Amino acid sequence: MYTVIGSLQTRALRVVWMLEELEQPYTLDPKRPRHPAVVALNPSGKVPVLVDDGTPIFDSVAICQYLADKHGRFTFAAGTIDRAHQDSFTQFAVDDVEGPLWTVAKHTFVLPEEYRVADVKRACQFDFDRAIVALGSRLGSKPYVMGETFTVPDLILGNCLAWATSIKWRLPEGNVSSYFDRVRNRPAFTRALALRSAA
Ligand SMILES: N[C@@H](CCC(=O)N[C@@H](CS)C(=O)NCC(=O)O)C(=O)O
Repeated sequence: MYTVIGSLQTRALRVVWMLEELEQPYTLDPKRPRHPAVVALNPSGKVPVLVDDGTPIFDSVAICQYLADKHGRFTFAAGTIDRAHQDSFTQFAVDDVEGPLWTVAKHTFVLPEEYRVADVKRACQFDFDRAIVALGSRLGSKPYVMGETFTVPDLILGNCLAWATSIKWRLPEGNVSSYFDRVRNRPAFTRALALRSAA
């Protein structure tokens, strides 16, 4: 049995999405970041944390990839060229797509007010837009980044694109928008969002 620690307003949502994809049972413990119980598991105080049989694992991408590997779904095997390409997409999702979003969040509500720089948001949006052009080009006409198979980077990208639209960043018409529709309409994501709405 897994326990997911972290409110569904955070990146805990993507861990729940993965568990829903895998149809694995779990319990939710919607603690806020930096709660003493979180710090006891993850010294940075960040969520999500997944507790698997008493062992904490943190960092949402590591958690999602661990779950995919463990259950043998939504991933190519380690040590293959396909896995190298898949991991490249995951890294791209984290650096190029999530990076600007997280920087905006930090300068909106995470950092102490005296450290927030309002103008950084414009630069982040520019950076994000460039990443989306690159995504469109890497995606081409494939349904998912690795082709026919939904894999970990699709989940991370889908979560980031939903995050972007929630702060009113627009996606261009075309293959990235249809990709986003395809990913966000997966039943497992719909279930994860319903849990967030009910929380
Ligand atoms: N790389 C980590 C980042 C985790 C993270 O920064 N989580 C946010 C919530 S989405 C958090 O706990 N922030 C608290 C803080 O930075 O003080 C992951 O993907 O899990």
